[in-house]
Amino acid sequence: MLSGAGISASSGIPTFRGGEDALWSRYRPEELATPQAFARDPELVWRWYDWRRGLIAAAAPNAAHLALAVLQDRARVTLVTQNVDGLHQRAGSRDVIEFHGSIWTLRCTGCAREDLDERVPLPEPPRCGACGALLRPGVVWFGEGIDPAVMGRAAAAAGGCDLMVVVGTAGAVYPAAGLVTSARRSGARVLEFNLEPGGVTHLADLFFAGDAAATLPGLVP
Ligand code: BJW
Ligand code: ZN
Repeated sequence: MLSGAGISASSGIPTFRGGEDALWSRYRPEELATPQAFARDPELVWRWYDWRRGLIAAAAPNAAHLALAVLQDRARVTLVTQNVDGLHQRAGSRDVIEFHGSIWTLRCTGCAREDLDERVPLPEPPRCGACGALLRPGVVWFGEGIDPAVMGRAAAAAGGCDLMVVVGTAGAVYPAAGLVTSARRSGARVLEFNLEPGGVTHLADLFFAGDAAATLPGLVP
């Protein structure tokens, strides 16, 4: 299973691409979700993350997250999510592979210490209690590698599955989108749930068009 921002859309969390949020739509993730943007203007990047943390804290998992949690009780499911919002875990999914990290983890840019921090809002920009250096979100930005252990687990699951269910991702960001290719190359069937076709739709055996919160519960009648 590979999920992306679209699965959290009906929980009120804006997606990265194609959204029309008045405040942030003029920024593309390729501009803000980068180490260069953070080095240039940490206040701006932290304002974006603080805004998102506020939305996520106030949001609840939707019927699509809940359906995947139920599916895990009925079948052997490895859930790889590109999302950093933690909504799968709040819906009851276990052993979620957070491919791009978590928005609730903060990492020190000085001593690399990592801590869970669920304060909303954070003191802006937050600083490390141990060494005083700037803290950054514990997520993966463009140009940064995926944690090798996380990559290993996700690649093994994709290469070893019989069925890959792809939900709410534009399939535009690598190496996450490449997991669908690996699954397909290893002989898995691919089901895709999305509002519209995207970068991995050509790999799908079946495409279910619509809001994932409406279509995914059909997998667990
Ligand atoms: C609905 C819906 C509803 C809406 N129901 N559906 C080729 C190979 C490998 C790498 C590259 C490559 N070419 C370029 C690269 C580099 C780059 C990359 O992929 N760039 C592309 C833009 C081309 N990749 C990287 O840099 C990655 N690292 C890497 O490659 O390391 C290797 C390396 C590094 C250095 C040196 C050498 C090698 C890292 C990528 C990190 C991405 N990070 C972000 C931010 C995370 C933190 C945060 O959240 O702030 O991850 S960017 C953003 O995009 C976020 C997402 O997880 C990711 C994917 O987005 P997603 O989930 O697909 O969301 P959207 O918004 O794009 O799409 C929403 C979808 O939902 C749409 O399809 C809608 O239709 C649908 N939808 N409502 C159902 N209700
Ligand atoms: Zn520190």
